[in-house]
Amino acid sequence: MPADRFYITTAIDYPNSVPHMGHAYEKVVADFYARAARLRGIETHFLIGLDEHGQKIQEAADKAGHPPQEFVDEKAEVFRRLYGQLNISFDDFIRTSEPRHHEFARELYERVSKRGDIYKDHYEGDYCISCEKFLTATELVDGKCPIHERPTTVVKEESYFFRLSKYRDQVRAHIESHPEFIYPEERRREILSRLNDDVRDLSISRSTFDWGIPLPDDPEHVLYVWFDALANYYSALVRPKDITSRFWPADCHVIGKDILWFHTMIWPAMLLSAGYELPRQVMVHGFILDKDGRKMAKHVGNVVDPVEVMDEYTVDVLRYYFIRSFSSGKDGKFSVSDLEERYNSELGNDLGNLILRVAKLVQTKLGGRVRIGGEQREFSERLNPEAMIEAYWKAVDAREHNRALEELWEYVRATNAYLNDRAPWRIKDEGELAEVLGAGVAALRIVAHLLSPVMPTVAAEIAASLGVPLESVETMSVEMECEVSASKPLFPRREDEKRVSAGKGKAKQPQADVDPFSKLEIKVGKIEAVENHPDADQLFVLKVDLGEEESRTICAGLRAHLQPADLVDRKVIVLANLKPAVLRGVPSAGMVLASDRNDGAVVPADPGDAPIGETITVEGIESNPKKKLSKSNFEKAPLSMKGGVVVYRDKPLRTSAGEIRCDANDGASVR
Ligand code: ME8
Repeated sequence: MPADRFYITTAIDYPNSVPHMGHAYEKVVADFYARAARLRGIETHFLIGLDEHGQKIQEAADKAGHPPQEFVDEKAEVFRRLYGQLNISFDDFIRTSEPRHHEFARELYERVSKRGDIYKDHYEGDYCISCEKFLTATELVDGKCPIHERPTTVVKEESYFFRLSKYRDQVRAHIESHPEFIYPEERRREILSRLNDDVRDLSISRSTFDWGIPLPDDPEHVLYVWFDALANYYSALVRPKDITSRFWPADCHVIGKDILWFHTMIWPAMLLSAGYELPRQVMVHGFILDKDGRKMAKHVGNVVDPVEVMDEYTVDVLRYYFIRSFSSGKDGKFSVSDLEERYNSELGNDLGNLILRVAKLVQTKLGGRVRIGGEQREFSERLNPEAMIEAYWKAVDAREHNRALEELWEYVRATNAYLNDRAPWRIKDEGELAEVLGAGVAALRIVAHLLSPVMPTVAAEIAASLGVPLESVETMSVEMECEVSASKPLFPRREDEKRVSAGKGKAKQPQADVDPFSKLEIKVGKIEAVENHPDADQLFVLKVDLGEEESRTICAGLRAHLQPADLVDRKVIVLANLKPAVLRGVPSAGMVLASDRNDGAVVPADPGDAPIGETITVEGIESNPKKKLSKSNFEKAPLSMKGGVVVYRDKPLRTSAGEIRCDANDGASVR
């Protein structure tokens, strides 16, 4: 069971350059846990900030021609702006150049010194300025830092040392007896194995530059940037107001895997020496990689700008992608086409359409009002969320946020399946209709609640449009009447394939000569026979004549909406070059295109009197169909409804007999 308070931190970023996707990812992950804790009523303190001292910053400031303080002040604004745009709900933002931090870092140094854990010596070693650390001979690859792929500098100077070696056994014993201390297990094993080797004392002062915190007992030296930076987690609780007794020890330090040693050996040793309790957990995330599997980093030139992605898809969509798509603790490739696919299928189709469907039906069939809570038999029998809610929180407690979202999505899909099964658009009895739509609204209330740590704005929009409270599900059983208001699509179909691209910093324009529609082959067909799919109760198995030698077998998800008699002998349009697939054991070669009607029904598009086998065209686009079209290529040429006509980018789809029509809703997608 979670405690009644939660203190969570992230790494504090180096503001030597602009923030990147890795920074954004880490803050969103931590924000998810902070918001999730608040949602459970746990008093939460969430700290982020900047690591502003050290040689790397001094060099960047020199290069920019600004004094370091001015340089970091300017950069701090850029980082703060990004974290504002990302909707990071931090309670405090610490900057290590602030006087409050200097004061505490000096106090910490003095405590450690009083303990007899600091001594003066000489040091000589290979230093990576980008990592701000000495590298051992075994860490170097071809004489270079393996992370930054740049040569190290030989540093030889007098320095103060921290007796890190003294704490090796104590830290190892702590890690062994607290399996939850390092997440994931793989990282825990990595550290335990490293702790079998000797641990060298740590040089914690520098005298060759002065951008840092002067040592209280020898101001010619400044504190080593890592000793200074790690102190932030505690110093932010000491000043301006001492809240250490409420929030220390930290519950969760969220960091990337490259700074594991600092957080699981050096920081615990510093705390043990100073006589402070150890944090409860270090949660280690993986790296965001580019499409070729390289770490996204400025010096590689492969960064995708998070701001561009937010501009294109909204902040909540980026947050969703981070939390859903990257397995907790693991590296993951950032791919705009993967994001686009999740946008269309998970957000647009699974969630967006569900909300729209329920809201429209409540409006058209029940005058916009529906009761939830109290006695909801179908809801508790067929959409009971208890097991899902339990699994969601279990995944959160296990730091497996992507799994929490998977649980939630299974429930979204189950709600869709329930509605397809109950087909409220066919129900005439008002009591029964209220029961079914009430179940849908009650389910979506839970969905919005559990979605709010990931997509706070979208969750609030769902709650507002369904007239349900977002915060507490304890009141789930309390009966209430919901006023459902007009709902606009939360994830509208994206009209073109304007893309954010890696490394270029500019959205790629669609090439005029390869319009995505040209790759489609849409043909007029006639349905010859209709059977129920033997193993999927949403699907019909159709035999469709496309004017080819043999009729095609095509599975179509129309069973909840139409009777076989509505379809036999009917002319339809078929995406004929869709890559064949096997759907629950039945091969399917093509897709019958259909769209959504106002009342929730799905209706096939109608080619009128066009001859069987004719190819559908759009004026000005030359047809150049692919042999086997992927679903995602089809989604790049979104078709939609306009004034009863199927259009692509506002232009009608047509045959020799005229425009393709469909009895569907304006703006609805055709798929
Ligand atoms: O390390 N993918 O700062 P930093 C995921 N100031 N995470 C990434 C990443 C990527 N491609 N690149 C970086 C520092 N990160 C120190 C921390 S804490 C007391 C001091 C993560 O700006 C990285 O792992 O280099 C780290 O957790 C955070 O971004 C800040 O990195």
